[in-house]
Parts: sequence; structure tokens; C-alpha cells
Amino acid sequence: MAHQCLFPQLLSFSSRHVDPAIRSLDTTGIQHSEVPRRSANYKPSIWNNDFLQSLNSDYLGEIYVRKIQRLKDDVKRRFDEALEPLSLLELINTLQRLGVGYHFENEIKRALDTILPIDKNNGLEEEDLYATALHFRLLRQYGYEVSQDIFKSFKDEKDGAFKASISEDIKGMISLYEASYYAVEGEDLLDEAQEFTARHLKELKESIAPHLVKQVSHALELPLHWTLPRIEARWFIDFYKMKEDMDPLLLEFAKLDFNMLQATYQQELKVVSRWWKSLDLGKTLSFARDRLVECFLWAKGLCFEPQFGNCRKQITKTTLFITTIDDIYDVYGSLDELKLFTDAVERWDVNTLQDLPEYMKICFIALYNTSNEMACEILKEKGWDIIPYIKKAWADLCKAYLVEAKWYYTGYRPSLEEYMNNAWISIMGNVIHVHAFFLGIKITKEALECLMEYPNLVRWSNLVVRFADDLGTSTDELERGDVPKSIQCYMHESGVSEETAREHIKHLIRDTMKKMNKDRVASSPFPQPFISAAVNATRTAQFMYQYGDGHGVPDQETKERVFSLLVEPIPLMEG
Ligand code: 0FV
Ligand code: MN
Ligand code: MN
Ligand code: MN
Ligand code: MN
Repeated sequence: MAHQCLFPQLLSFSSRHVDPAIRSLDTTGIQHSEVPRRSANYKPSIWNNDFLQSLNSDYLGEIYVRKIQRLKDDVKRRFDEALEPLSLLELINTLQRLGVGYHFENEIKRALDTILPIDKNNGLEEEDLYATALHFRLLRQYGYEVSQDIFKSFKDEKDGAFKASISEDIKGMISLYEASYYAVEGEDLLDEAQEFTARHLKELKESIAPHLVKQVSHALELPLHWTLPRIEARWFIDFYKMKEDMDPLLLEFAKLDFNMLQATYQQELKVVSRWWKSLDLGKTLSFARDRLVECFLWAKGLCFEPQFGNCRKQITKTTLFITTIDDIYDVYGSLDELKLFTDAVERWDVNTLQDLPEYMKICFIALYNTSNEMACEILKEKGWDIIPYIKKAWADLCKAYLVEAKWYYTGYRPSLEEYMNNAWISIMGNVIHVHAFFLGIKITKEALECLMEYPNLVRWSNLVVRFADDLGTSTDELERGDVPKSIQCYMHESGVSEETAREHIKHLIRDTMKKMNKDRVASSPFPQPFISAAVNATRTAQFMYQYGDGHGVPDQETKERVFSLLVEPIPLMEG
């Protein structure tokens, strides 16, 4: 149709722009030509299909499969060669940060079992803050029970504060800082440790050796627990190769694994890009974000391992629909149209679309077809009919979108609590997690029942994604016309400045991550990949919104990250 992404700048000139595609009077009597339309003025995608199809990696070949297997066997031997408990912990830490820990899950668990329990006989120096905190963090990460009290010996008996002397131990401070992010609610000692280490590390940055500055800045920017494993891998591979005591075997293995995974992602991107091009929704829905590669980054953020390729492709498709439909509710649709669309999604019936305007019909039928196709695959492969569940997740999302639209059109300002009761659903995580569940893991009845009640783990994940999204996107959203988001709701109800409100929201992210820390290791019917996806959604949100709207604005940090994660392999032959 006429103006598909050709003149995005023109759309912004008038907030009352009328889409020439919709001039008809339909059976509801809504005269679409009279509907005032807002515009988000999103830029076109910077990654076109031709570019994606041209991606070509050397790392798909059979030789590399054999080579990586050989290297993997060699790396496994490093577990037997590590004689001291501390060298084992360091090996585990290095493998994880290099992004290859997933190859050695059994070896890692066995190793951690041998360095248990935390007591005087585990072979670690009790006074070594670095080793103690590293041990604590790795145990917590793998769900072992370990008390924050192991850090008591680093506190002064008299005044109960952390000993001033440890602030000079930079390695120890970084290690304690990273460990503190595994706190659950009520662990005051770890909160204190986080405040203490962050404060001192910031001060120390001025006066320490350059390689340490790099490490400290990296840690302060985002703690490891909040960082996506693939992002850390890309950073750490570069950092590790400069280290004096680096192990060339580990480095070679990590680089090769990174490049091979990247080649796999490229193949997946090509498939989804062909699908997206042939669906050609941009023609009708030119007001919506066209963000295929960014949606793929979300999917890859949730599950990066090679066996989840199908999950990644389907989640990319789902995220494309979600963001398109979100833009219909936020930007383009009139309230009357949005009510009709919400009803249509609730009915999930292509025979009752007469009342919808054409652009909504096209969107709904495309969603319906794509969902059915996926459901058919799952029915064939796993013997589960997932349509009722998918339909419910979509209906819940659209109902939450409609609540926001009604607030917008009536100028209603909810309290933060009222906003969040809806916003943890409108952030779209439930639809994503329902898809991840069916595509990524073995389905069980017990887990499915638990999933459809939206368990706490998913709820915490959604809350963090919502907070991070509001921090990154709400300024632009309010400018183009939208409901007050968490920051503005809090400003309004508490009378605080935007800066204070932003600090408050960051604080809520911390609190919610603590709840997540508890529930990610609590007993549950969900297998590990599903739990990891929920945690990884929060990390993807941190990644996407760290520097603003990394999803909607295509040509800033996200562009470089797409190059380093998806386009450019790491040179194997260099120092
Ligand atoms: C948010 O868009 C957005 F696009 C997200 C969070 C990407 C996909 C999300 C997941 C895979 C969980 P926007 O800021 O427009 O959303 P709201 O709800 O604020 O309109
Ligand atoms: Mn939106
Ligand atoms: Mn929205
Ligand atoms: Mn909105
Ligand atoms: Mn937003």
C-alpha cells in the first residue's frame, strides 16, 4: 500500500494522519477515514532480507564439528588436572564466562559436589575473600544451599561493618560484589556487601592497573548474574586472551564454539527472514516496528544453546506479532477498533471477523495461521493440542493492552500498584513463556497446569522486563502519547522527581530479582531450560534497555551488538 516505510518522516508531521488504506465504512458504522491516527515514527529496519541471506559462515562444516569434539575432550581433562579446590572453581568460572559452561554441566556439578560443604575442611582458605565469594556464587548458581554467614569473618566483630582492610583486595571485592547479586529477600549482609563493594570499587577505579580498571568497569556496568551469557562470552573472550595466565586450549575452544553457534544463528535468521518477507505485513501495517533481527535477539537471549533452534525461530515470529499488535494498541488503533480486535482474539475464530477493519483482519489471520501451523507441528511431534493455551495467553495479553488503551483515552492515571497489576501482563512475557514452554521442553500435565496459572517465576521475570522496558522506553512513549508508565505513576503518586522515581524503579528491579533468586531454585515442575529462559528474559531486557530503547531504535548500540553476536566471527589466529 501507498506509504510503506517510504516516508516515515511525513507520518510524524501530523498526529492526525489518516491511513489511505482504510477509507471504507464497515458494518460497525465506524468510519475509518475519520479515525485520527497517531504515529510512532519508527525508523525502517536496518537489516534487510538480502543482507541476511548473504550471511555466510565458514563454521558450518563437518571438520569443525570434529575439531570441537576433540577440543572438548581435552578441556574435560582439565577437570582432573585441577588439583586444588580453588583451581577447580576458577576453571568452572572461566568456562562459564567464556560461554562454554553448557558443554560441561555434569563435570561442573560433580566438581562442586567435591568442594562441599562449606566448612573448614573443604580445602579453601577461610580468610580468602576471593575464593570464599567465588565458591558461594557458584554454589548458589547451581542451587546448593549456602548461608550468607560465611562472609561474617570478613566483618569487624566490634562494629559489625566490613573490615576496612578488605577494600584493598580488589579481586576479593569484585568476587564479593558478584556474589551479592545472588541474595534472596532478607539477606541484609549481602545487601551491605553489595553497597560496600560497589562504593569502594567505584573509588578504586581511579588508582588501579589498567587491566583491573577494565574488569571493575565491566562488573559495575552490569553484574554477571544480570548479564546474558552470550554477551559475557563475547566480552570475556577478548578479556581472557590478554590475561597472563590464560589457557590457550580454553581460549581456542571458546572461540570456535562461539563461531559455530553464530553460524547456527545465521541459518535460523535466514529462515525466519524469508518467512517474514513473504508474510509482508509491513505493507498493511507500516506504522508498526519492523524489527526481525531485534526480535531474534530476544529469542536467542532466552535460549542460546544449539538444540533450541526451532524454539528460537518460533519465538522470533511470536515476538514479531507481539510488537506489531502492541503498536496497534499503543499507536494506531482507535478505541472502538481495539475493542473489536480484543473480542476477535478472545473468540479465536476466523469466521467472525466481519466487523474488523481490513488491517486488523490481515493481522489476525496472519497470527491465527502462524499459531495454527506451530500448533500442528507440536501436535504431530509431542501429541499435545496447544491451541487452547496459546489462545488464552494471547487473549490475556490483548485484554491487558485494552486496559492501557482505555486509560489512555480517558486520561486515567493509575497508582503504581494498579499499573503494575496490569503491566506485568502487558509486557508480553506470558505469551513468550507459553511458547517457550511448548517448544523448548518436554511437556508434562503438572507443569502445564502450573504454567497456565502464571507461576511466580514467570511473574517476577515479567516484572523485571516491564521495569527495564519502562526505564528504556517511557520517555519516547509519553511523547508520542501513551499511558503513564511505572516511572510516571510513581512520580505522580509520590510527588518525586523523575530521577528519584527512576532510582525507585531500579530498586524494585533489585527486589524482584531477589524473589526470582529464591524461586529459580525452589522445587517446581519446570525443567531447567524453562527456568533459565525466565531468568534470561530479565537479562535480555537489561541488555536491550541498558542504553535506551535498544529494541525500537535500531541504529545505536543494538547495531554493533548484532554485528559482534550475529555477523562477525572471532578471528581464530590471533594473540
Ligand atoms: C516492548 O515494546 C518490546 F518490544 C519488548 C519487551 C520486546 C519483546 C518482549 C519479550 C520477548 C518479553 P514496548 O516498549 O512498546 O512495550 P509497551 O508494553 O511498553 O508498549
Ligand atoms: Mn508499545
Ligand atoms: Mn503497549
Ligand atoms: Mn499504550
Ligand atoms: Mn515500553
